[in-house]
Amino acid sequence: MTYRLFSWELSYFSGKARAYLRYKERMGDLGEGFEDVLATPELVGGLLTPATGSGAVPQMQTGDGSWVQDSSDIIDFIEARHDEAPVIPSAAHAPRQALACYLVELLADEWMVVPGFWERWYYSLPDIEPNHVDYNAMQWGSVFAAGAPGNERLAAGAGVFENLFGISEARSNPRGVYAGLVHLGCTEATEQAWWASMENILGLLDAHFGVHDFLLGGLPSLGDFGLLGPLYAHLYRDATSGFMLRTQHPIVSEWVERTNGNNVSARSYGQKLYSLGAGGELVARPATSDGGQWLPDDRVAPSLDAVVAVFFEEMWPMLASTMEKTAAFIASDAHEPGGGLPGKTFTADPPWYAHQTGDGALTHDFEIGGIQARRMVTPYHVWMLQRLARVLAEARAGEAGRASVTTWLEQFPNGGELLELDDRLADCRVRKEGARLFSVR
Ligand SMILES: N[C@@H](CCC(=O)N[C@@H](CS)C(=O)NCC(=O)O)C(=O)O
Repeated sequence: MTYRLFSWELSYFSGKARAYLRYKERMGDLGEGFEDVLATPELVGGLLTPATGSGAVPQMQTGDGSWVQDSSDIIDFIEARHDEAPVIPSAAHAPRQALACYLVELLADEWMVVPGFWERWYYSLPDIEPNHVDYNAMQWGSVFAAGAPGNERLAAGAGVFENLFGISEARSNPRGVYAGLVHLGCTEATEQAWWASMENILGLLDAHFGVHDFLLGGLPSLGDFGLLGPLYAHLYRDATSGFMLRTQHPIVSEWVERTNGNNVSARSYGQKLYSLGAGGELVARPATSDGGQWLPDDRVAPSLDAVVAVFFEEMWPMLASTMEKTAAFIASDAHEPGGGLPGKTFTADPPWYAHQTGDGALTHDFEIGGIQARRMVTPYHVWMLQRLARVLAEARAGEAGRASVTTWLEQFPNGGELLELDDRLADCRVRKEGARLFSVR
């Protein structure tokens, strides 16, 4: 059975799913493997959207023709069926490591997305130097005019930027991706604070990957694949940030190549490393740190704790408010019990546009770098938190796990609040069908 991943090279969440599938394939834990298919507009319109109600990528088709939409669902689906090289430690046996994976995934997917999204489009604006608009147009053209000659692909990308995103007047009349940045609370007032948040995380990752090849030690995990969302297609590939990443953060840059799994010189988990024995014979040794294994005894390195601390300091207050705002919206006259909710990450979802913009019922205050701002409420965050709550319950099922997790979480500012996750989720539960979110009656 061969899986088919429908993806774009330029896409945040495609990078996460693709690197994960490559890892499973390389470890011999993906059955007959997977085929990476460019999600052209023809396939998105004719195949993906009719199947799942969403044109978002990545999406995966399984051997029996069924569909899995969402990078997290793709990973959960494959992990449940291929378990020889797991990427998530068992919550029962390594509860701190398991939780660390999910927390970093959520930080990477839904918080770092803001500065990741911003750098691509800011350095594409007219009059900003350095500028990568042509590079960006080329990568978009390779999706919109796939198979056409290079000059036509470049023109197609530039056309999309002007026609759909109004790039020449993006600051005064934001449309498309530029409107999305405003919906996410990334404006001229906050954009430098968002970038400072990313720079801080990059510094923490430099320190961590300076010692360990992956988040949990010598093998990748869910958290590593999550981090590839912001760090591969955006910060590593985009020209302006890519130069910065490679020149100022060579350690993180090498981790990107290693985790993406297409560059064997980056101490890849797939590369063989030999020493010469006394008799000149080849003696194998692990090619990655920590003996090529996750750290023993459920150990989370202090340098990884420092990244988890960013989750609690910066993102958690916004998530706590998201649960309250979503609960209030579900209880309001604007919503039918069991009815649909917005499901998008990058922009307001069109049917709920008025609610998710301005001072609508699905907007809220948040803080970044000491600046107060407003952004849309993203009910998809509730779905991610429900997934986390299941892991938390499993991690805390036994007495030892409960004690270990409580001590670990309580060391973070606000960390103890995660222990109340079930109560906080009680009035805002959602269910996901394909890409569509609904409240639970
Ligand atoms: N939560 C989803 C997010 C997917 C997503 O937003 N994908 C972007 C590209 S990275 C996209 O296709 N956006 C276009 C759309 O939403 O129609 C996931 O993890 O896969």
